[in-house]
Amino acid sequence: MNVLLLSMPDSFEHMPSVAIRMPNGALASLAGNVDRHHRVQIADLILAQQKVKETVEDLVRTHSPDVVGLSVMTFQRKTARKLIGLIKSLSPKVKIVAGGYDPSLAPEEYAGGSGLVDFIVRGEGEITLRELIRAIENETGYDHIQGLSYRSGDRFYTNPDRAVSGLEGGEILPPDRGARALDGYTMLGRQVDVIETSRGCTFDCSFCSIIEMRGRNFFTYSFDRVLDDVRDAKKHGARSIFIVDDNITLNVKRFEALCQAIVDAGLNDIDYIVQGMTSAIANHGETLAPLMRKAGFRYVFLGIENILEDDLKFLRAKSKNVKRENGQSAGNATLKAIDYLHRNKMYVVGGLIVGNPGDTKESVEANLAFARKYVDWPYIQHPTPYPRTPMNSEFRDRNLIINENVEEYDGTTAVVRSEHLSAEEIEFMRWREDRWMKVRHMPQALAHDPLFVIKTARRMFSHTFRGMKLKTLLGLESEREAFHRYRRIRTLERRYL
Ligand code: B12
Ligand code: SF4
Repeated sequence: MNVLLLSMPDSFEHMPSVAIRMPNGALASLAGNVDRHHRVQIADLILAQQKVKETVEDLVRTHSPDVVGLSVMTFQRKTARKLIGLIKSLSPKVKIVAGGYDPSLAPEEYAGGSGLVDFIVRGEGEITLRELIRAIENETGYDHIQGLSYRSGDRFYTNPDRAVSGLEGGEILPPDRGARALDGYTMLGRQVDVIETSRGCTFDCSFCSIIEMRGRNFFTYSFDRVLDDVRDAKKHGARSIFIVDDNITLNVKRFEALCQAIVDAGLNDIDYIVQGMTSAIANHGETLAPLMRKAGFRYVFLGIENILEDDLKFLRAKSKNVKRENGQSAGNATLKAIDYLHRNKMYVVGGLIVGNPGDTKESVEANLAFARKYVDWPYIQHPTPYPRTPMNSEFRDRNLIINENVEEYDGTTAVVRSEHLSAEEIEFMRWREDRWMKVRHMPQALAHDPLFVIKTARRMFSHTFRGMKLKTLLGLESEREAFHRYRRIRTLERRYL
């Protein structure tokens, strides 16, 4: 059978597609796990953001898929529905499968109405999709496939959940990057790929979808498999690798050993990007940070979340940000973690969340001032009540959600207000500051990838400052007007087809 797997074209503010276009890790992993006699193609539509319709028409015409799978996050739901309509109009008999965070956590949105799909794969997808394709091919029915919801007649049936895979046993086969139909992946001019070394997390931050998605657990791939995966990414042209693990820093000893294994295998000629907890880096930075540097880590996304205790409590992110001294908790770990990373010549992508229920102008400003002073690339978001997260019910109970359009749930659109500030004010404060923080990182980017930065600098600036005009800079109109113009541009950008 012919299978086409698509990820959505929607991107968000801190990952401008002019400079950053990453593959979706799920698609290659799914492709690698379908029985080998099927013809699988995958297409990350972020690579065709300006011509989504034409690209999908072309893929459907040339590949003639029997099954199309879509990988969807919540803010991409509207695009996914339009794509489903387009695909069905091009090929009415094609079977549509939706998977990923949104279909898993809000399956009702796909089972009826305009988002009609034939199947929903909930949670981890490799084995479920493999069994589903077999069942379609052999016409054996679907009621035996765990983790699957399916349409039969005008009813939708929900099979029991599938337990998450232990990763050591080799049940999940390596990704198939050869199935990619499009090219153009980039991280500031270097071809980028993604790999996984583990799945899961044992924390329960209130904004994170991972716990509802797969429970609180942590499973790891063997180093042999991870290193082979890096080699495969490299063979396909990668010079930069994003390790997409939910929380690689849960097991610091293992992470240190992995850094050493990367060095020993001679795979430290790649720029690695990873996300981690401040506590792990602050408490183990003396040994961990130099090893990370040796292995080639360049950017570390730190889940700082907030610098104020009350906000951290609301976000349930206090324990992952605790510094320990002499076996005792000794305050917030953030500064120490940043110091270790900077001393070892790595850059901090600072993940902060502003606009929480108790936030005032002063508390938002305190976080922005912190970012200005300490982080290299701001990744400042607003609390976003994704389906079935604890944050969702808390904001709902407090009547603070002001926007139910999930296509705007992209992290940098404020869709909730605080007890003291309107959503617009919160977003305006963040928008006004974080553009200038991004500009500050340009010299480092220029030094690392001069040709790319020189070639795209104009487009990067005009993206970062869209909405601004010369008269804004000259003070002839207020920044608020430019902000409203930016919001209108942003609304238009969301129409991908
Ligand atoms: C790595 C990552 C990123 C990376 C890379 C994204 C990429 N191109 O793949 C970056 C940093 C760019 C990123 C950005 C964003 N991300 Co992100 N990201 C993650 C993270 C940490 C891991 C995702 C991953 O690759 N996992 C490995 C793969 C193999 O697993 P998987 O994606 O879950 O796929 C499995 C199943 O879901 C399923 N599946 C998935 N798709 C499909 C499709 C089909 C057909 C089938 C059958 C099955 C299936 O099978 C797969 C294999 O088992 C997650 C989770 C987390 N703990 O925080 C968040 C997460 C996915 N991101 C999220 C969000 C919101 C975003 C942003 C909007 C803002 C933000 N918070 O940073 C942006 C938007 C990205 C964009 N398009 O511009 C949310 C999604 C929430 C939701 N309900 O939609 C998550 C869950 C984090 C959270 N806040 O809870 N992200
Ligand atoms: S530590 Fe990270 S992955 Fe774990 S629950 Fe919190 S945000 Fe999610």
